[in-house]
Amino acid sequence: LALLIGSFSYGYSQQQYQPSPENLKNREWFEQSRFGVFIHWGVYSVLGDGEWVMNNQNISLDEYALLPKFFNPISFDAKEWAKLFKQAGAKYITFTTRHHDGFAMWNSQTSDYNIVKKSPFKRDIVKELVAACHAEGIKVMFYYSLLDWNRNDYLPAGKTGGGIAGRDSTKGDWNHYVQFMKSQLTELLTSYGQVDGIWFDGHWDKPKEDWHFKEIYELIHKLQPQCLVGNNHHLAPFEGEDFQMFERDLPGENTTGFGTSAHDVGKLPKEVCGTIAGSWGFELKDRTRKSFREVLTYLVKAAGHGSNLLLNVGPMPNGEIQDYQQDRLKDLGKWLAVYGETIYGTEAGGVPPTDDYALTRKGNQVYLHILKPEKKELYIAKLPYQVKKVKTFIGNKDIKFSNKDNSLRLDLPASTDEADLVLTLTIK
Ligand code: JFZ
Repeated sequence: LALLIGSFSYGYSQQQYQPSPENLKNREWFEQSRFGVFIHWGVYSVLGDGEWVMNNQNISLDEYALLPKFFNPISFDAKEWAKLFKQAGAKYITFTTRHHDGFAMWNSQTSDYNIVKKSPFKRDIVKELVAACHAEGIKVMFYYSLLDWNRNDYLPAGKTGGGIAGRDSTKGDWNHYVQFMKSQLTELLTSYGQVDGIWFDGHWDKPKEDWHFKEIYELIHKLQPQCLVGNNHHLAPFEGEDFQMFERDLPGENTTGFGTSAHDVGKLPKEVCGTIAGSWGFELKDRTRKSFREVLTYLVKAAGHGSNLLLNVGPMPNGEIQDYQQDRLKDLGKWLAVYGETIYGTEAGGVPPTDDYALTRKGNQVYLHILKPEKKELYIAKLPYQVKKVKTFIGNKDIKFSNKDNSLRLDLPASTDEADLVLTLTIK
């Protein structure tokens, strides 16, 4: 069936992408993981004004070239980060190996514009992070920006200081740039052991055809067949992609207004991504600090949609992750240590989440997450199954319910101290 749907949505191309057995297996792993940590960290972090600072502050190429000299994260300890992510209950991380500024956070042989050549730190951050995460059993994906504000072969070429529109559209060498990306991706996929995903971003800067996605995706799958390809284009998945992303959104909700993902929720494994702070990269004046309840609700709703949550931290230029961001991760970890069974390895629970509840499912067990603990009763219409029994997940206490015409009505126990009340439904 999936193949049939695939051929309709992708059109009848001659060589249809056939995911390898390793790839299909890794998709299964991905779907069961449900929670990963996103990391936006680069030389832009030094300025404390987000990862778009070069564009937003109209910084010229020459000016921006000074930034790597200040990037000396003396407190960076990959092992500590990996321990934190493990403690958070994350199953994978996605790290910005290179954001739109084009600066490589690894020892790139393809371009000198990298951490080892240009910063006083001189250490291969990607290498350290991958090794530390793998030692903790955490898989690693690489965020890779397609768009590049720095290179002269990019077309329109190099950033001249007048915003993106100010780039010189008469210069550039597009084929050379595509070749460059392929070389960098080859490095990333051959120098750091197993890479479980490439997370592309920046697609909007060029027409879809210009990116040579087919070629690039084939290269990735050839080098590491299990590597999952995703692309933050906010459209229905392109041929060759292995999972679908919903940036700052939930599948089907399209609250950002980007792209058409509201209407194009496909069959591939899903991932939503969002921040703990207000921005992705470190922003000194960022006063948005999402509460534990907010991030937990995001995780639970994502799972209720059958999707992973990739929750972002924006480490500081010294290599530390701010305390409040660490706290959110640790609190999620504490919660997952108790309720993990209701999240990991589950599928969507049959009815999409609302602001009041989210449902996840494992076989004939359905987990009902009450998102408003002050509620006294709950009504859910049109469940695609019969409910036989309702119990509290903690304490296993019976809950009174009625189940007529596949509509469930139940009395909720008085609110508890738990951040989230979970009931277990046994279904038929
Ligand atoms: C992108 C980046 O620009 C941003 O810095 C961050 O890395 C985030 C995770 O991804 O943001 C986007 C991506 C796509 C669109 C808009 C913002 N889009 O499709 O309009």
